[in-house]
Amino acid sequence: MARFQGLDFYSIDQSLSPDERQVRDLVRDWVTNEVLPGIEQHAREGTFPLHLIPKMGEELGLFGSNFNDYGCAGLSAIAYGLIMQELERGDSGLRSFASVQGSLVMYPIREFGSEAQKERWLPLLRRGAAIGCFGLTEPDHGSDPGGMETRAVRTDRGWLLSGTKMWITNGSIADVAVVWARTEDGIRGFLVERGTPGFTTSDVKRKFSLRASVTSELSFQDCEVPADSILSKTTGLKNPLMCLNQARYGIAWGAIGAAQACYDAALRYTLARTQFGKPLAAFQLVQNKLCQMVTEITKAQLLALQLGRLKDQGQAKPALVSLAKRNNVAIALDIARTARDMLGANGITDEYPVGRHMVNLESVSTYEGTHDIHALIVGHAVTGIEAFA
Ligand code: TGC
Ligand code: FAD
Repeated sequence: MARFQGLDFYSIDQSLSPDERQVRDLVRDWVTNEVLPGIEQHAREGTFPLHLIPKMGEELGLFGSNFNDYGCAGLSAIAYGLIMQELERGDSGLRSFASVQGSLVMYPIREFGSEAQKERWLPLLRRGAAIGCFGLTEPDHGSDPGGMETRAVRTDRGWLLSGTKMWITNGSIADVAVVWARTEDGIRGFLVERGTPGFTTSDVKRKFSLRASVTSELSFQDCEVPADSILSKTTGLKNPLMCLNQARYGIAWGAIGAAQACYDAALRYTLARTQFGKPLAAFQLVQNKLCQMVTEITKAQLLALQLGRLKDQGQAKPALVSLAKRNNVAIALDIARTARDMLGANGITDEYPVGRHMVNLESVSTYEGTHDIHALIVGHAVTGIEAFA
């Protein structure tokens, strides 16, 4: 396949370092050559492309690539973001996998874990030799994780977990689950290994979105984990929310990849398709749609770039991440819907990637804080008034 060029209307490439461009191009070509040829089939069958995991981990070093220890590459926040962008140009499910593995599993182990936990898990997770998942959401507590009902009670040997986590990416394929539970001291994280008695999983079936991704329920019924499974040295909702900042940052970049894939498909299609004796792209209304897409992708790129610069300086405050996640996913979803329209009837088939991105982005808009929850987080930051409850 020809190399994907990407949209760079504002010469943003000039602001990237040679290393950042190199990483971006490496992942871009890998996605073009090894992901795109098979991804529709996986989406059709509702399976995650498991064979890509060692390649993403061992070969390309994409998991936890922004960490600088335990064998990780120590890339800049921008390079990490560009990786997420390219993965999501392939499929949101692929970026989701990498987000969960790096930001929601490696990050909390690295941030809150003991040295023994770090040494055991981080090298395995980095290589993709172990898979992780992150259980925060519950059937009755999504936007409001502070209401969680999963409990952990001390025993002589460790902790007894009981409760249910829902909508958990990678749940049934994970070797280790980062599980957040209420204890008598407050909310704490635990590492629960696959096969622990009392820990079972079942997959969510009949999804129309993120079909090339595993989404599961985790159930804990009198599940006893050893004392050294405890993750968080401190207690509180703040700890899982710190993990979400990392993953939301990646999504702000990833959504640009999905948007670019849809824009690219719409541009090619409208240049090639003739109606009323000329290419669709020659009509003013069509050009207006293309202009709108280019405008919104360019604004999203600039937002992500500045957020990345701030992140590298340790200044990417949660509300800034929220604004970028909210905006970039919303524009990507809008672009996907518009592209679907521009492809006419062909837009409803999986001959083109647009419909798959469009339905994927419905999930991306909901997970990691819904569009409206992020409005409330930004609203809180600018007014000082909490409007969550
Ligand atoms: P609130 O009282 O505001 O905060 C509790 C404590 O946390 C602090 N805090 C944060 N700290 C770090 N980062 C953030 N983003 C933080 N937001 C708040 C806060 O300062 C406070 O600290 P302290 O020291 O005073 O205790 O908490 P709240 O219960 O009122 O809730 C606030 C709210 C609604 C913003 C929050 O709960 C929220 O973000 N809800 C959305 C839930 C969500 O995003 N879930 C995501 C689940 S994981 C997922 O979807 C993975 S998808 C993976 C994939 O496939 O890519
Ligand atoms: P609700 O919280 O019930 O929200 C429903 C609607 O009400 C939304 O429109 C919301 O914006 C609105 N709403 C809620 N509260 C307010 C308010 N205060 N004011 C105004 N409007 C409000 N979770 C994990 O822990 N780990 C994972 O790996 C994971 N992966 C996921 C994968 C997929 C494919 C999906 C779809 C979800 C995943 N989630 C995961 C769960 C995800 O984080 C939640 O779905 C999300 O936080 C929203 O929660 P909810 O679905 O319960 O919706």
